[in-house]
Amino acid sequence: MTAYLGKKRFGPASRLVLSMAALGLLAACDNNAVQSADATKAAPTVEDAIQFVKEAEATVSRESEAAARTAWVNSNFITYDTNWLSAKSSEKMTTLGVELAQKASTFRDLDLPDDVARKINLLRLGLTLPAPAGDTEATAELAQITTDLEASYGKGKYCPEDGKTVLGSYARPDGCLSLTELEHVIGSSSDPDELLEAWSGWRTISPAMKDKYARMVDIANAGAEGLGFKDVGTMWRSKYDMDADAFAGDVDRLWGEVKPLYDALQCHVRAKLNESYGDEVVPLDQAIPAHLLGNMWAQSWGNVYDKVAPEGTAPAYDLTALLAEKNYSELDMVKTAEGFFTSVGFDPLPETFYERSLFLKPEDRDVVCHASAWNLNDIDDIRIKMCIKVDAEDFQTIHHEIGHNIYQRAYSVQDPLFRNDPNDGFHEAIGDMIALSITPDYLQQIGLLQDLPPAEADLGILLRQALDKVAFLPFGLMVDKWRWQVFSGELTPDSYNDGWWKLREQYQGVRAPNDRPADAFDPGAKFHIPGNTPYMRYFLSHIFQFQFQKAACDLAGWEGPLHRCSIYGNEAVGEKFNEMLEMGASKPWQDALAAFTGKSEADATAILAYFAPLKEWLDEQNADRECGW
Ligand code: X8Z
Ligand code: ZN
Repeated sequence: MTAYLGKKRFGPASRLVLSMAALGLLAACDNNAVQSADATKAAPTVEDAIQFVKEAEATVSRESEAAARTAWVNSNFITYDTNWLSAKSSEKMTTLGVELAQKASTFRDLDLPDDVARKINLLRLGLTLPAPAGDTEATAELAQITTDLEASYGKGKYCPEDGKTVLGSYARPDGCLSLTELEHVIGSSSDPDELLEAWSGWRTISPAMKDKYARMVDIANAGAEGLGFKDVGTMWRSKYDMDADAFAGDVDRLWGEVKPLYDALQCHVRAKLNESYGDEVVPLDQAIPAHLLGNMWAQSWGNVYDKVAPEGTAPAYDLTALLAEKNYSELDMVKTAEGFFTSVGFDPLPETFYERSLFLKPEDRDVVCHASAWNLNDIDDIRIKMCIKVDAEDFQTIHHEIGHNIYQRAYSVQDPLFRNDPNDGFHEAIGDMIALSITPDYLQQIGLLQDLPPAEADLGILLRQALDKVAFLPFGLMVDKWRWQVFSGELTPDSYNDGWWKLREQYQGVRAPNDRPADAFDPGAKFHIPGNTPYMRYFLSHIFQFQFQKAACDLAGWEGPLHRCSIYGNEAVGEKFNEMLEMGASKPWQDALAAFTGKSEADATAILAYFAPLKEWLDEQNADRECGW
């Protein structure tokens, strides 16, 4: 949801959840009336701005709660009626968001107190997808499209034609496969035919999204222009307390710093997959086919660990197996993650978290299964919504989601407009940073692991971690590179799909495993595209989480290798971390970062230090290989 709606949810949602009806100062005015009234008014004063912000905060608080609850119900029960309600609510909130953004812009040239100026700017940038001011038809259409897109992803299923499938044994009773079944195939099968069908099958859900998506881009671009931005992409890049172009330059700089590490990993993984699948399937001079990397989007590769693991060293532990051995339930996983946060001094999650969260995939209805964390009242009605599987990946994701909740609750001490992150990469980094402390020592402490692996097993553990964290980096970068090109018009509906694969190949060294059909819209098969959740946040988070972890471990006085540091039980670190969390969006992100790490720049040094021993090993492995694609 929107920035200033306190990000009711993280993961899904990006629509602004604000409602207009009760807008104190603007109430009862339609947009044109507001504009013409403004034109005849005297120039706005500082007092006007202060009053406007006060009333806007009251309105946002009031309206966003109903919108958040509507969105929650819609995501938990996707039906015709909840879609209808959700679209109405989204329309209302977009209207309000545009009104507030427009009005906020009129105060920009005043010499305002810092906090007021910051709130004015947050109001101006609050919407993810603005509609053109005063255009009620376009606003309604935009709301309908975004609701439909997210619902069609949530309901998406692959239904093979009769007799034409190698996936019959994985199908549901109705013969179809949902993302859950298809991800299971991609994550566990080594049969290229099964993998290819699961990969292509999931992408049958998205061609129908393409026209709607293109229309959505047009409407939102018109909205962004009306607010003074070149296009929606520029608006998104303007949310980082720096010039939009400088932000784009900064992410390229960060990518340049980590690229040698990624390239080394890609080269090793391709070579090992070539050993498994042969030259036909994995030629050594081309990008890796996307269906072989253990993940539906080839965004993190932990599931192919066994195929690429170091030979001749002690094996790393297998967390999925440990969870199964100890008979962990979904709820046990959540409680264990909560236990990490309380061990560093955070309050336990409220009872209502357990009463109101969704942990299990319901069999009898459509839900948005993509994991998310919500704060329904912007205070402490925090919850997660996830279709948990008992495995290592979801153990990590539970920490990720609870990290969102802990952050949301921490910054609830702020004024409503500051109940947010100062940089969306922070929100995505909190739980991930905590999960970096899931070390063998920690697992032994909580009784999941019996015997500590010997030091030589570190290499495998680091490789396993890199398959998730390092492999993710170029994917985290390219998703919004694609959207930036879409919003700028550099890509048009005709070139959406080719443009997507061009970026996939350029940054990830990953390619489509087959010729894509003419109507393919493969970006639509990734949740955040139909869900309209900006994605650069995840790239940033994969840099920040290591910066946070390095600072935390320095604070803890840790002197060993960074990958072995766990801050479990360290309340002093928790307290300092909480100070940054409590700042919310009240200060530029550079200040919040400096408050915890002492540095005010995003910096790849920590992730490179974390993986330094692995990089050395990868370089040795790759010495006689021809890397690149
Ligand atoms: O969407 C998510 C979270 C919710 S914010 C589960 N993630 C990205 C993804 O799944 O694509 C976490 C990692 C990247
Ligand atoms: Zn998240």
